[in-house]
Amino acid sequence: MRFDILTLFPEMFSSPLQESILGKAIEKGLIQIRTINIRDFALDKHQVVDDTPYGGGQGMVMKVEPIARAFEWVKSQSPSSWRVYLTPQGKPFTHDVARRLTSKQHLILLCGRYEGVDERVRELFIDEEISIGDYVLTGGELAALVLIDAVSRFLPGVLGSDRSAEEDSFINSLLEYPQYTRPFNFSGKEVPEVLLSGNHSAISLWRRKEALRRTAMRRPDLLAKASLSEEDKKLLEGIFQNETLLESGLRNKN
Ligand code: 4HQ
Repeated sequence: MRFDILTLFPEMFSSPLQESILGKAIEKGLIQIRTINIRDFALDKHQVVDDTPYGGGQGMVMKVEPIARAFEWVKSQSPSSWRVYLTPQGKPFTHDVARRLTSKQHLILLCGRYEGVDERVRELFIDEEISIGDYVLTGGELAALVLIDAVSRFLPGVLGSDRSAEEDSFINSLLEYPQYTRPFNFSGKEVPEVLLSGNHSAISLWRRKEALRRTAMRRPDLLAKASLSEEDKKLLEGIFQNETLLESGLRNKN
């Protein structure tokens, strides 16, 4: 899968894409990522890429012509591509959106700065607007990195042969159960005995129950959407007998 990133700050992508799993995915040729500096497509002497908004108001708006030229240049090299603009006004980015985007051979990600792009950029060049969350970033670059990371996890080979992104949480709409590794006792806090028992069905049951508990306490919205078995429902009844939502320390801790 190929990602082209249109940005004013290509340097922001160098280190995050060299490390760890994404770095290896690029080395292996599973993903190809290229940054394109929008400023290179500004033809005037000072390579101006922004201007004051029509109608007044604070800040600057990214001009349409350099972005248009950048899109046309990418298109001349590879005609079929899906063009995404990262913006808080876009549709929320989720597990399902990430998986859907893996069906695209070639994604172009447009990263805005300042107050965003001239509206005609969206009308003429953008197929889909995506938001990574309800907060405001200083630019779309970090959002593009989040998208690339989450989409790449779905591609065959990226996580290694023994794991698939589908197995991870969210696919069954539950949060993950607690994990432990050595030492057994840290600062007086011990690992739950069942995890040392070697009893695999008891361990599975404990993990399912903890995943249900965690989801009920922290994300009841996810629990409402989850498909629960009869056994899950019994486990949940047990959880709610022992602690009501109000008694849960989590509410007070967070
Ligand atoms: N920005 N999800 C403003 C975001 C953002 C988000 C990107 C800041 C676009 C103009 N992008 N620029 N949240 O906050 O995607």
